[in-house]
Formats: sequence, C-alpha cells, structure tokens
Amino acid sequence: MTYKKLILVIYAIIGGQIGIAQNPIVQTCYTPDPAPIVYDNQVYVYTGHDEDRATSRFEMNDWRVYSSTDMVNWTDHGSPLSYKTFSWAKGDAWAGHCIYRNGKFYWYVPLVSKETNMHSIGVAVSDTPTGPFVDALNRPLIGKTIGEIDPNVFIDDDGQAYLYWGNPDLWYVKLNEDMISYEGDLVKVKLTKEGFGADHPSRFTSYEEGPWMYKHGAFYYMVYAAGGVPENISYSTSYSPTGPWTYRGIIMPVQGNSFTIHPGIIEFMGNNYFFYHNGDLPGGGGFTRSTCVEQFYYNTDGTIPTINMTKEGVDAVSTLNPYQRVEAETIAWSEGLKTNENSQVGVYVTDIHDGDYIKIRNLDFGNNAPVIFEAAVASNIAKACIELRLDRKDGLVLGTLSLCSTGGWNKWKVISTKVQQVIGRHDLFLIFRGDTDDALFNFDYWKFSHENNEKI
Ligand code: FUB
Repeated sequence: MTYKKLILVIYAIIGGQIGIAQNPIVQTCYTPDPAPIVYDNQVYVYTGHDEDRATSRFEMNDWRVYSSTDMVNWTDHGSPLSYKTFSWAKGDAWAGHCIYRNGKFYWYVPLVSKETNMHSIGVAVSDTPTGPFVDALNRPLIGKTIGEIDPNVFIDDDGQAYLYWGNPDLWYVKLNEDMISYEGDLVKVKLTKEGFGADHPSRFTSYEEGPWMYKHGAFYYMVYAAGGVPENISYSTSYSPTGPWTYRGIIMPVQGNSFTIHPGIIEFMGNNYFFYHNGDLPGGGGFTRSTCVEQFYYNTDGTIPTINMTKEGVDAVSTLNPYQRVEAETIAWSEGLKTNENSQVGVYVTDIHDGDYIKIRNLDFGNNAPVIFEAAVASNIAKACIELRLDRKDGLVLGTLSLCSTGGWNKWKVISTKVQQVIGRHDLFLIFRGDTDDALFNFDYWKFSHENNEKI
C-alpha cells in the first residue's frame, strides 16, 4: 500500500467515527413548536418561527418546513405558509400540525381571527409536503371555543381522523374523510386528576396545551405541555382515541431556558424520536425557541421513560451522497448564517461572513475518491473562498474554492476546484473566508464529482 493510500484509509476509519450530533437542529433561525411526520422515507418537521427580534412577547408570522433522510442533516424548505395565507386572520402564527391523507397535505394552524379577535383554527392544503399551501376553506375550520390553539390531528387505524386542540381545555372533534370538515359536536375532554395528573399551580389538572396524539402498540398516547409555567412534557394513555385517560407522569422535566415546551413523537427507520423546543440556541429564550430531537426506547410495559434534553441529539441513520447535488441549506450545524428564498433558486444560504461555516455529517465518499468540488454561488464582492475541511473545523483541507464577483447577489454561477483524495465516511466542514467584514456571497448548492468537467 502506498503512503497516500494508507493516509486515505486511516482517515476513512477514524474520520467516520468522529461526529457529534447537535441540538437545536436548526441554527439559521428560531423554530418553535415542532410537528414531525414521516412521508416517503423522509422526516418532515413543520415548525413555527419566532422572529429574531422577539424579547418580551411571541412574534410569530409564518411557519417553516425542514426535512431529513438521516436525522442529522436538515434541509430548509423555507416558509410555505404565513398568517397572510389566511385572508380572515390577522396574526399569531402559533403551533400547527401537518398531516398527509389521500394525496394531499393538510396543515392545521391557530391564528387570530380579524372578526372575533380570538384564536381560531384554520387549515391549509397542498399537493406536496413543502407547499405551496393555500387556505382550504377561506374561513376558520374551528372558531367557536375559547383557547383554540395547538391543533393536532390523528388518523386511527379505522380511518377516522380526530382533531385535538386547546388551552386551558383539551378539545377534540371527528374530522370527515375530506379533512376540512367535521361531523358531530366539538367535545371538551373531562380533565380529571386520574387522567391528567394534578401538578399545576393554578389548574385542576396538569394539562396545559400542545396535545400530541398517536398510537403505539396497545395504547393511544396523549402527550402534552403540562404543569404550568415553566412547562414540562407529560402524557396520558388510553385504549381509545377519546379516553378515558390514565395519567402516566412527566416525560421531559422543566429545562432548556424556555417557559414553554411542545412535543412531537414519530417512529422512523425503526427508531423512536421525541421532538421538543428549548431556548438553548445563542440569543434563545422564552420567545426565541428552537427545535431539538432525542431518541428514546419504550419501557416493556409501553410507558415512556424520562427523556432529558441533550446538546448531542441523535445519531445518523443513513449516509449522505456527496456525488448528488446537495442543497447548501442542508445543514447539520452552522454558525453565523441565514437562509432566504426567491423564485429563481428557491431556498439558499445567505448572510455569509468571514469565519462562518456549515457542517454536513456522515458523507459517504465510497472507495473511489472525488476529483472535483463544485458550488453554485452568487456574489458582488471581489474575493472570497470556501475551505473544505474533513471531520473537524480545523481538519485536513480537502480543497479551497476561490470565487470572485459573479455580477450580483442573484447572478448564480457554478464554480469548481480540484480536491485532495478522500474515501469512506466523513463529516465535511465548509468554512467561508473573505478579507472584508461585509457579506461574502450567496450559496445555493454543492456537489463532488469524479470527473473534471472543465468548470475550473
Ligand atoms: O408558540 C406559541 C405557543 O407557545 C404555542 O401555541 C404553545 O404550544 C407554546 O409553545
């Protein structure tokens, strides 16, 4: 074996083992109230969006979507739904839930109605998980009760869909097959101490808000924010989607620098994942919250163990192919960046300054090393570069892509550079450099290839 080959093999062995997962899963903006679903072998997380400037009240105008095939690299799909999508609403884009049925995606969201000045529940519909979404009714779906927030939908094995919501009460109604109308009465769940605990400073039971209903094994699980402010996440179980409920205790105790918390649970590739939000991102707090995820295992009796927040998050469940176009906004961890979207390229990474970086985890270069790295960028400044580093921020430099003005912030060009040989599994750090304090460039996508296709 040649010396060069030996170095490649050593990197392939140790490099793939290095890589710490990170919470919160999105660092480019604040993403409260996660609602995860599994669709087409991917996880989609529908989140709220706390404005960066919010300090003393919720400032929430739109919702966002992120997806992942591996649970560690999350692709930003931008904001396909805003309170402005609903002509009858005037704001408060609070916690929603999107669900797939019969070829369409239905996104249930709470909004303040212009007419009543109260929270009501609307429903938007799309043909794809990432939109565009339109108001399905041009009026609220539910607008008759007090505290109509945090809608959550569950479809039972027999096809019956239920919509749950509410703070301070827990309500449900049976949705029709069309998912945008309902039959029967709106039902207020009787909150008993046996069903929902009694650990709340000012309410009769622990229940507060944010219901998340699902089925696993023999049980129906109702998971919710509880215990007053600051909130924990508690749960109850039943043998039916409408109760009676048995209180099972606290899943996630109070922690994480936020007075609210919001649950979402899915099973993906045989693993169980618990989503929530906290205020742990820099600048984070009670009104600037971010989505996190932990893996968990059910106890043998079906109960859920205590789950604590971690900075490490979860492990990758698959590798990422660096030889396919990878959106620049597919990120495991980043510092200093924002994303934006336009009609020309969709979502892209922006607000890139000297020293900012993107980490992408668990790339599989295979046994045939790449020759070229290419990136689609747009810039107005004279000189900048992207350093490609393996496994660590100060890791081996695979290559350096130098770029200069492309003629404008929306004049996109694909540029490329030769790279050092690398094989096996690695994390990749894209480190942005420039000798100015100004923004350097916008970044749409990148990929490695085995061929030199003359773009250097
Ligand atoms: O995000 C606004 C509100 O805070 C949500 O509707 C609640 O669930 C809590 O997270």
